[in-house]
Amino acid sequence: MAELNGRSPDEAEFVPTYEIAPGIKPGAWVFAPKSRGMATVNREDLTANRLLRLPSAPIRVEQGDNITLILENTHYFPHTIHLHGVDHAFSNNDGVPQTSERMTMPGEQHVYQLKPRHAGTMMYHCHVQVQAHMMMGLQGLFIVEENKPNNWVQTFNVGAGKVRAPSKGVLEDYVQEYDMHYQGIDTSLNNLIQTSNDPRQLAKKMHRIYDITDGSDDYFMLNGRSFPYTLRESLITVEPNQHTKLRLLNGTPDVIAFHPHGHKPTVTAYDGVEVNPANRIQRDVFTLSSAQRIDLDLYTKDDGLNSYGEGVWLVHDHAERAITTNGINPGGNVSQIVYRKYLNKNAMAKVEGVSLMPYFTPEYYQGEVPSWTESDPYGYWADVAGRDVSTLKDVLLIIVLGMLFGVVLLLLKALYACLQGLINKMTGEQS
Ligand SMILES: [Cu+2]
Repeated sequence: MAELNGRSPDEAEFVPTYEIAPGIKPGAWVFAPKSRGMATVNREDLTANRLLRLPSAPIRVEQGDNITLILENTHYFPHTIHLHGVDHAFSNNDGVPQTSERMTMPGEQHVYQLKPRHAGTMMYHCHVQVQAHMMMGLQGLFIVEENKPNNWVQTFNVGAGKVRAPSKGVLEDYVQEYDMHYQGIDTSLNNLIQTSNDPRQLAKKMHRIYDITDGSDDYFMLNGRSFPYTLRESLITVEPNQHTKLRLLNGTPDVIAFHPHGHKPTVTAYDGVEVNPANRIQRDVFTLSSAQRIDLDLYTKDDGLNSYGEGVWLVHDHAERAITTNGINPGGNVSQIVYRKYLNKNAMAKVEGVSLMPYFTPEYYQGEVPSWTESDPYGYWADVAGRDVSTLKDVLLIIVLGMLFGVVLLLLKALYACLQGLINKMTGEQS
């Protein structure tokens, strides 16, 4: 287990640092494959070691294998692993402290043993204080591949996304395979770990003071990053007339509405259970509730239904909050389906719209770049878009205007009194 962007008594900065988008470093916890070396690149560069990142790595096993999963708790809180949807025995294996096992305390380990009889796209997550620990990032894909002869599965897919070595079962029907893990971050929970390094204070803040029913997500990620970093790491690259297998997991507390532009994929499994071929639905928005998984067949046949043809097609959650980063769009879990002839030498898409460069700056997500970026070279709309009304200048302006208004009122009052006196005097002289 590892902490990202947390508080350390030894460092002024959060450590190890991990950016989900330019300049954005929320606190998070992950299940990480055991490795050697330091958590940071070196003593000076506090960037997280490449194996320590969001999401918790997708785990792949084969149906019918005897699997031993050892949780080593190197963290400061108790945790467990719940193997959600995976065939496993109850006793000492379900990860629920209230029913099946003791929590794994800091410094302890727990051995999970299973032999899944059923293949499918499942998940794993911590079942201690789930409302907080799952949202901190202790969740990942757990994929049970079909049992096939001479099959070697890729045990960890660090960073998720493209599976480098798909299983034999997948390759029978597909050319390639992608893991797609959607997550959200509520900074009022996640950034608590940046306020203290005392586990007693953090336990109180996270499990007693923080209330998820008052919370809402600020950041939305696909495979551990938000736009524009998704464009570097989570592109789905395709060729015409190919079948690509997508495995989606919704790890957010809300419904997501997966929407690929230019394509209508077919659902082949829900929650690791195959859909009867006659009932396979083809659509352009797939809803996934929390913890739900779907397997999709993305078929790039240019027939106006499966695909509208080659290009750079956006892929995003159509629940609009999820295409923002702290309310700023474009952001969130936006990615792309890119046909290979549209890839440039940096393995990013050749786009025909506005330049993507402004989105790669921290200033964009601090609201300092106008919404229209370089489409407004003369800055016609720049001032309004870029100005924050709460700046000192605006506050002073409001105070000065208020004082001037007061002076005008006083003058009007004096004028009225003067006129009244004059009228009284004139009527007094007449009588
Ligand atoms: Cu936990």
